[in-house]
Formats: sequence, structure tokens, C-alpha cells
Amino acid sequence: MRVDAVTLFPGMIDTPLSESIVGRARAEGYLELGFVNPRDFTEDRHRTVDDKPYGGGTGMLMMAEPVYRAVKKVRKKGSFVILLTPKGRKFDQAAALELAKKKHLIFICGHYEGIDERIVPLADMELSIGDYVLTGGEPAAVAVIDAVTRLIPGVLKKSDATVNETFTGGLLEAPHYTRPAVWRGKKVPEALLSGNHKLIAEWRASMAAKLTGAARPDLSGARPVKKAARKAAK
Ligand code: 6GU
Repeated sequence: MRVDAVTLFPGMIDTPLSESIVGRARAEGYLELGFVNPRDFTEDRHRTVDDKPYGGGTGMLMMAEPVYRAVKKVRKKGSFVILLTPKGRKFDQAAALELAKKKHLIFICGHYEGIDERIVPLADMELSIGDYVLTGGEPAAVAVIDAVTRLIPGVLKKSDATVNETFTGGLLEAPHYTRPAVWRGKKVPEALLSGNHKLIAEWRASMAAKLTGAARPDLSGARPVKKAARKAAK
């Protein structure tokens, strides 16, 4: 997959996505990540990318033209353009699965108070990563690119790692344990030590249902639980 980020601060995306699994996916060619800086598409002496909002108000806005030119530079037939904004659709695993099917993603990252509203029609989708305010779209781009990259076939060595996981089935995952079997007096649940695959699968399914009902009753796979039971499970 090819991904281009339109950003004034490419290092905010490039650096965190150079480590660990995504860093390896880039090195191995599963993900080609490029950057295009609106500042390189200005024509004035100061390379101005922002200006004061019409009508007054605090902060600065990114101007439409440098962003438009930056997008135009990388956009091809079949590109899917995503504007990162707290006003967008809430990003979730279903959205990650949708985006993982695309050949080329372009992320437009606003900074300061945002971007001139007239660039909105450039985007195929507006996306937010949650109900809080970031300094810009860059940390959101990192989260979205990370979630999408791990879904590219071949990036995770065990492909069922993305089938059974948290959220894909609308449920949180059952808890995981590794050695030692007893750690500071705390035991690993008996079922997991049994070697009985059917019993283990049943234990995990039951724990996933219980945990989701208690911690995230809003998730699609959750079964309703009484408030008291939710409290007791915490
Ligand atoms: Cl995509 N951008 C900004 N600036 N803040 C956010 C966000 C995006 N998603 C959540 N908060």
C-alpha cells in the first residue's frame, strides 16, 4: 500500500512510524510512506502557510492553496483522500478494515486551528480518532496508519492474529498470560494450562463476553449485563 501524508510536520509521523512492526513493514515494502509539505507549495518570500480567520477569533488557520497544491502533487486516479479532523467520523476497527483495502491513501493533516473550510470537498472522508482535541492531525495520522498497516496481508506473520483479536468480532479479547504459571502468588487460570483446546476456546469466549459486557457494554458484540455486575467485574 502507498500512503502519503500532507503535513507541515512530517517528522511527527515519520519518526513514530519508523519503529517496531510498522517500521519493518516500511523496510520490507508492504507500506510505502511519503510526505508532502504544503510549505513547499507557497510562492511568497516567507513561505506563508497560515493566516488569521475571517470574522475574528483566536489562532491561525492553514490556507487552502498550499494544501490544495500538495494534494494535487500526489493524487492519482484511485487515491482515497482522508481529512483528519475532530469533526470527522469516529475511527474504529471497521474503518481500519475499509481503509486497508485501498491502494493509495492520502492523509491531510490540519494544524493550528485547522484548515480553510473550502478544502473539505477535496476529501473522500473526514476522520477523527476520538472526542478530544489534538494539536494537529499528525498524531491521528500515526494512529490510523498504524492500525491499517497491521491489516495488510503479510505484515503480521501469524495471519490469524488479526482474525481473533479485540474488536474484530465486536468483543474485547480474553486476558492473556505467559510464563511463569505462578507470578508473585498470582496463578494463570486453570483452563489455559489444561492443554485442552476446546476448553481453552470456551474459556476465552466466555471471558470475552463477560469482559465486554462489563467494560464496554456499548460494543456490538456485548451482551447486556446489570449495572451491579459491571461494577463487581471491575
Ligand atoms: Cl483527526 N485532529 C485533531 N486536531 N484533533 C483530533 C483528531 C484529529 N481526532 C481527535 N482529536
